[in-house]
Amino acid sequence: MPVKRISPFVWALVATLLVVAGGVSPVVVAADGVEVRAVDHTGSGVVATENGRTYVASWRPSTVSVAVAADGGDYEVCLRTDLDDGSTMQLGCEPLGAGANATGDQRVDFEFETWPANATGDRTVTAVVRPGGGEPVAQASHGVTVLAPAGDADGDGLGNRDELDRGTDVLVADTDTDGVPDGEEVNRYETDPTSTDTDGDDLSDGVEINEQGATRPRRTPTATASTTVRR
Ligand SMILES: [Ca+2]
Ligand SMILES: [Ca+2]
Ligand SMILES: [Ca+2]
Repeated sequence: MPVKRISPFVWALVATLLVVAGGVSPVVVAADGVEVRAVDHTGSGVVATENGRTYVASWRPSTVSVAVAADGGDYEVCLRTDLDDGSTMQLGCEPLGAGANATGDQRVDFEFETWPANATGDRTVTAVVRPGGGEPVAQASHGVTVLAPAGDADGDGLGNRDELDRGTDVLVADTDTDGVPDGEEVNRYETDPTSTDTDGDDLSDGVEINEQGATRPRRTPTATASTTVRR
């Protein structure tokens, strides 16, 4: 029975696919049976998670939770973040679980009362696992956007801290979708940015402001009253 030859081109294609497949998860490095399974942000400081990205309010408490699989041994987990100038800021180190006797999945929590003020913006937070004094054996990163209190992530004219205090969406310019941005509702028209109809007259704030020349959306009498003949 003739043996079908496989062309060099096919071998090259297979090799390429293997390389590509092997590069799918470049952030996790496993050695010595140690693997970082997850790096998660939790706590009241987490204000949103969108498209796999976590948004954290720097002035609120948050916790970076690192899940590590290890088969015994003394390890420590260190956390760091990149900074805008390309340098690295160390955020702390914690021992892994119960040391040499610990096996399986363990979690190490790094708790922050507030996030460092000079480390806001789009950050890559990296957890590194080392044996005592040794070289790293595993690491993983996750992307986080840390919001500064005075910043304006959605560019709606209302600061990030003000948004959270008022219950508006820090990532959406027009929280109540009435056609008037949060900042204009609060600072210009003094309407409720979480209500489409602040004065309850069945005309939305957006209609009153945008189509009727800002006719007092806080206290226009009623929809029918708006047709009252005036003199
Ligand atoms: Ca805003
Ligand atoms: Ca907003
Ligand atoms: Ca609005």
